Amino acid sequence: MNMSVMPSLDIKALREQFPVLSREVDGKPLVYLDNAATTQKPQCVIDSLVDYYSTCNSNVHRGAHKLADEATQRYEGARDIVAGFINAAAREEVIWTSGTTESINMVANGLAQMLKAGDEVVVTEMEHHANLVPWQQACKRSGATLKIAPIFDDGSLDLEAFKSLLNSNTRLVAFPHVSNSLGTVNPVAELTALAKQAGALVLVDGAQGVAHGNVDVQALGCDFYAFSGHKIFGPTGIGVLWGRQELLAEWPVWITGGEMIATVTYQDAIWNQLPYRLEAGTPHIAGAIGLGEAVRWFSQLDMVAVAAHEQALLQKATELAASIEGLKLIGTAKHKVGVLSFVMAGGHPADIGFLLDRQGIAIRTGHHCAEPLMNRLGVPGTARASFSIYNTLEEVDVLFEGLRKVQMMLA
Ligand code: 7TS
Repeated sequence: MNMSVMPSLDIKALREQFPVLSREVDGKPLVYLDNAATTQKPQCVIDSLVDYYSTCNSNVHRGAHKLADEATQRYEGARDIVAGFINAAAREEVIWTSGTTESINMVANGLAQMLKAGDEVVVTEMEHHANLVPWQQACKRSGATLKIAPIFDDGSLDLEAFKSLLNSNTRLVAFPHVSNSLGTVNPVAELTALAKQAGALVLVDGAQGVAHGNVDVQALGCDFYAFSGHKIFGPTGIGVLWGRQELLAEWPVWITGGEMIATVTYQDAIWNQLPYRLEAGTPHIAGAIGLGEAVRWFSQLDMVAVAAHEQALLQKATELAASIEGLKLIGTAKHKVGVLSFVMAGGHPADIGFLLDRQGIAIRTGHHCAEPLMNRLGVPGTARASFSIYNTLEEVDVLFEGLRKVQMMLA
């Protein structure tokens, strides 16, 4: 590639594909900066849901009729799309779940059955509750010990401290690909390699990782990668647990019932093959189809341009943040995605959120489901603007004009 030519996205054309972005909020154009909570959906994803329900709604894997065949094809086709997108070694490695939270719980629940006193699980100080509480519970149930790898004040992981926590008792290491509250991008391959040297399994919480570029699970080297459809332009209620086939094939089943069995007697049952052994009950068929469409749509974009655009948004926002007196950024790691968390003198984050909302600007405020992290950083919570590919540099200006107004209102 000729590096002097900056890759670009046609943001205007991109925005036109997202119907909600053209709405107003109390007479003001919507400025949607809450993408770390959930991303908006392009028309093609919305259409894929409507089309499924309008033309072939049926239960899957019960191919007695045409509709069931069509539904199954679309549903399993979506699994192929996702498997290709994350470079899974096999489609059987893609397990549909309701989202990141359920994916992590599935692994933690299985692990709890294997852990014993003396075993250790390592997570980091920057976890979302979804990648902390399930491990706490697994350790409590089994008598294992949970260890917390510290971060530096800028929100990056202390690598030396992380290393020092790993030993022959470490059974599993879990960390986020990207922190939802700080935007920190973790060196996943490096952390994974260190954990592997200690003989531990590795789970990556990819909730905030998937929508920022290419994820290649084989290159990352981890054992499990969990993510949610709704953070990558897909529907809510659907997500993925990717895991290495040999692990998933033996992983303790968690939810039992229909679909996940091969044969059943009144006394016992034999489990089905992957991926079905970990997918009990009627799945979220429309959700999987919608997620497949979202991934197909997203993968068509130039990922270099996607990353460059996000960095441009982050850079501009970071520069403008320095011009606001009393504003302190929370999370200034070198490697970040487009997440701008901050506190402002004289304004509680909830008030900032409320007053920005009056101007049509949607951000999130609070502890971002990372209460221990907020305590570690000594803040009650933050105001968080999080950017996506459809946000514009003009919207960053609007955010900061809005913040100046907020400051005047609070003065
Ligand atoms: N892990 C991380 C890093 C997250 O950001 C989230 C959701 C989850 C796990 C849980 O995902 P779920 O889809 O199962 O709920 N994060 C956020 C957020 O930052 N604001 O709202 C939800």
